[in-house]
Amino acid sequence: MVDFRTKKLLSEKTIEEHKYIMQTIGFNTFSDFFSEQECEYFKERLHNAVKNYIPVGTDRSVKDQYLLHDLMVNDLSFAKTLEDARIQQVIAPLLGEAWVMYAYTSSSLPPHGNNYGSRIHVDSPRFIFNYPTNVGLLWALDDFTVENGATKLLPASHHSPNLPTEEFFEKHAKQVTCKKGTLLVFNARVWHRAGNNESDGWRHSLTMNVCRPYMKQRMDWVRFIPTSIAGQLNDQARRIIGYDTRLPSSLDEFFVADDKRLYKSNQE
Ligand SMILES: O=C(O)CCC(=O)C(=O)O
Repeated sequence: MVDFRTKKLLSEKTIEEHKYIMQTIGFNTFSDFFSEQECEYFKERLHNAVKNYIPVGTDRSVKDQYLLHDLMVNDLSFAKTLEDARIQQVIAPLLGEAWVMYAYTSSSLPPHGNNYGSRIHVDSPRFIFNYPTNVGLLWALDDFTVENGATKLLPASHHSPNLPTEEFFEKHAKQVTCKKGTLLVFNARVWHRAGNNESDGWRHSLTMNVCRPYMKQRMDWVRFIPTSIAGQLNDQARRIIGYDTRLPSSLDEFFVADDKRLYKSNQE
């Protein structure tokens, strides 16, 4: 099991630059976020999960066969990635200290194929100028190359609500080629797509979409992730899952001492 609590923190200068890059360009990368061994460790687990995936029968569950939604529901090691203090450093300046997880997914491209993320899209339906509500994180578990379908993002496009044409996107997008272990962080309103994998191998990554703490999450993660997994996580990881933003379901749960509140104060 990887222990993310021991990772060296990012410098203040790196975070200051990150804030400016996110505000202007809308996406940024951090190399060596995972070591080679960590990439191999997660890749093996992810590859097995993709192989064992059985769609539940709807069209969307077939489309999402390479974008798995329940990795940390079945495997503690994925949930442990939420303990990494560097993700707090990277996200808190954008969404506030109490941000939570909207979705935790993977994005795998099969050899000579693509996935549902290969259409031009944004990861948040709401456009509020100069106020990010959602941010995407993508951990590259393989080298991302032009050949294997590295992610393409349209710089600064979070400043416009409009879907660019295919031609405009392909002319102006930047394809983020990078080494395995790199973390890509992007404003969820940046128009982007996974590339096409023209290689003979898989291109694997883990992804997370995070949001402001007062927003609804995609899943009721507190109920979906078994307590046998959530119970082994630190406070940061539990907060990201949603343990500090639960709703009381009775007056008994509402009228409690501050330290027992299900919905903690200051969720701004
Ligand atoms: O896999 C990729 O390159 C892009 C993933 C993506 O589109 C997403 O996470 O929304």
